[in-house]
Amino acid sequence: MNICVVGLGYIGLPTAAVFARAGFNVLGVDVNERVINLINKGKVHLEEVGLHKVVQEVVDAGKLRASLKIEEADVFIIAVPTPIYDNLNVNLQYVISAIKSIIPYVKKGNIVIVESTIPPKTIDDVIVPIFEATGWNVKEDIYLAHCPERVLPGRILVELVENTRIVGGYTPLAAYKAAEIYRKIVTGEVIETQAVTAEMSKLMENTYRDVNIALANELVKISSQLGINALEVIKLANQHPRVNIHLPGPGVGGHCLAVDPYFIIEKAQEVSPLIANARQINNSMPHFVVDHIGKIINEGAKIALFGLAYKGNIDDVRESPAIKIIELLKEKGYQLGIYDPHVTQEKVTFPLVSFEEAIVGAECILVLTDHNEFKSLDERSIELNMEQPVIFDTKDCVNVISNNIIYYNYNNLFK
Ligand code: SAJ
Repeated sequence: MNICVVGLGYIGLPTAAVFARAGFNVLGVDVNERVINLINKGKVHLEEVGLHKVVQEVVDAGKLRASLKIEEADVFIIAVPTPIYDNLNVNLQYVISAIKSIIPYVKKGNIVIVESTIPPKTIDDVIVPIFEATGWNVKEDIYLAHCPERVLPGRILVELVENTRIVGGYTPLAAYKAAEIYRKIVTGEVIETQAVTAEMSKLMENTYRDVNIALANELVKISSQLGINALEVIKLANQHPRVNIHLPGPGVGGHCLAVDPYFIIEKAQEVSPLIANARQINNSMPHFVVDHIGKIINEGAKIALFGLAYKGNIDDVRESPAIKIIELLKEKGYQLGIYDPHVTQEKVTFPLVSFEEAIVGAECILVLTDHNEFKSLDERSIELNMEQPVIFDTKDCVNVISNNIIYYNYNNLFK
């Protein structure tokens, strides 16, 4: 069976590789020629645990090919981004053009699956009309479904296989047909439902997490005012069997939690104040961090900024709170030495430096991402090279042993 995956990013490429590994003939399509060339050589353009190995295997075995051009297939999977603009509105342009680009190659009886995260009712109100405008009777001729991806970056290859999968069909038969495809690669449950229910379930998963993190971040603000150890409070409250407060941080990043809640807000603004407030709280965290920096170092001092990726042990900087924090710190006239052992220079516009270059002459190490490399830092070098040995750890990930290093996290920010 032939599968055509449109979009070879963080979701499309692993999905293509996993289907290819299961024996499908997979064509991966992307608009980026560099990406196509790399994949056809068995290489990858993004960091994800185990991905390079699988891609190399399936390309060598002739099961995965990459191309700039769509070809006929039995199954089409759309995995292109759905960004937002103006901090509220969803840009469906990539999904719409991907659908339009496959239409000339779709045949009666094909399965078309949208994996991209989309606002509620997009399948019904946007995708179906595109097909119908070109003469298709979607209910009769093709099997259209929304099957949202739910994998966690850093664990994508594991979760693609093990997670429960939700398949929302435009018709019950479409849900069944699409679910049967996923049952070939998923060991978890594959649940069939309506397209709109699948759309909303996906959005609520990420929104739940965003709102929960906002609660933790608000607790940090309250605690810093009242002189309470916020991290300890979370740890203790979570001892309760039905409480699971998430962890605070410098803000919420990534292409999912920081984006998906807006898909709901956009559709039902008057009745989603909690979701909108949570977004505002999480978006305010970079300002909170920068305000606290002002309390612990001198004006215009150098800061060693550790971690640009939106979370630990990945190279993805999309919506990373670190980017906003850099902007704010620069506006305030601080000097920056930016260090991230996972992010490569071509991903960002400002210069990245080594650990040593970042800390030399700095008055504070500001930790914004919990990369493994930050868990234990070279304390001798910190003591010797920094102007003052201070660490402000917004991710509570650095293990400090030396008594000469002043360490702040969300437990002792107020002191
Ligand atoms: N974060 C916190 N505190 C926490 C957990 C996370 O501040 O307790 C921050 C992270 O530092 C990061 C952001 O939230 O900046 C998002 O990280 P994440 O690990 O929560 O999630 P993502 O964006 O990498 O992946 C999420 C996952 N969704 C859920 O866990 C409900 C993943 O399963 C989805 O597939 C993915 O979104 C997606 O593509 O939608």
